[in-house]
Amino acid sequence: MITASWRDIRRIVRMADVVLEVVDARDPVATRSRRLESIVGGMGRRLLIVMNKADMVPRNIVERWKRIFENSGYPTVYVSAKSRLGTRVLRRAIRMVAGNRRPITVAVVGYPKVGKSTIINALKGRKSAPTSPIPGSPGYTRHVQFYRVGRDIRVIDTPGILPVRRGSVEAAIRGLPPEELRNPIKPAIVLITRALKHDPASIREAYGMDHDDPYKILEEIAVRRGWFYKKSGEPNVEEAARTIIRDWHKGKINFYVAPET
Ligand SMILES: Nc1nc2c(ncn2[C@@H]2O[C@H](COP(=O)(O)OP(=O)(O)O)[C@@H](O)[C@H]2O)c(=O)[nH]1
Ligand SMILES: [Mg+2]
Repeated sequence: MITASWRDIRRIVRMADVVLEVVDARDPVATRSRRLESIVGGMGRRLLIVMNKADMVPRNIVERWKRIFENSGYPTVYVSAKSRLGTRVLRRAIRMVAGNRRPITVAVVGYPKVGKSTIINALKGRKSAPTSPIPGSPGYTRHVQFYRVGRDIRVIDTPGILPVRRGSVEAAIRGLPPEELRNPIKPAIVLITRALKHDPASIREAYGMDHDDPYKILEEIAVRRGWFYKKSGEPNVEEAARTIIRDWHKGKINFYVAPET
């Protein structure tokens, strides 16, 4: 996976009229980027928040998030790109936020694993064909192509992958590939703690165990799967930690964060 730099992100935003900020409906606040939002505003582009994976969250909860974002000035839609639900609403919202400008160029930006590629594919459907590549743009955007995804909408085929601060606890939750994490235990424990806080059943259902100590959970996963460190014979909690993080991205651990009021 190639992560973009902020410079690459600016380049992608500059090519667009409308920027889709893709967030994970299970935790939209942790997966939004204020920095992206201010770049888009600063460059005079339009922002549309797209809460993806809405299939994993009750309807009333995504509706509440939508209202919260819209009350703070951000047009917002929710979709389930994987099941291609919400693409009509998404196209309509894109036209709405674009105002009178036609054709509309759309960029898709967000943290890793929020579903940017799935959204681009859902928009493309079966009919779309690539249009002109943009010649001569350097680096990350060198092979950028536009895809027509409607009469008057074209999407930039290269998603903007927001850079995650390496080593930060948020990194794993925001989707840095687990194998790239130097210390997966800390973020896994944060993730388990969040799961236990928001829906203790999510851990029980995924792993069939009932501890309330995150470290114990890692140990037991390792023991059950027969993962031990060769030298010490202790349970390999690092492997268990990577598994937990991967399972969150894939949706095997199923909890969501509800708005506070
Ligand atoms: N449940 C669910 N999973 C999704 C949805 N969209 C994407 N995913 C899953 O999320 C993971 C990351 O998707 P991907 O499009 O590769 O994310 P990207 O890294 O942002 O391009 C994959 O396992 C997808 O199958 C969705 O609407 N619902
Ligand atoms: Mg992708």
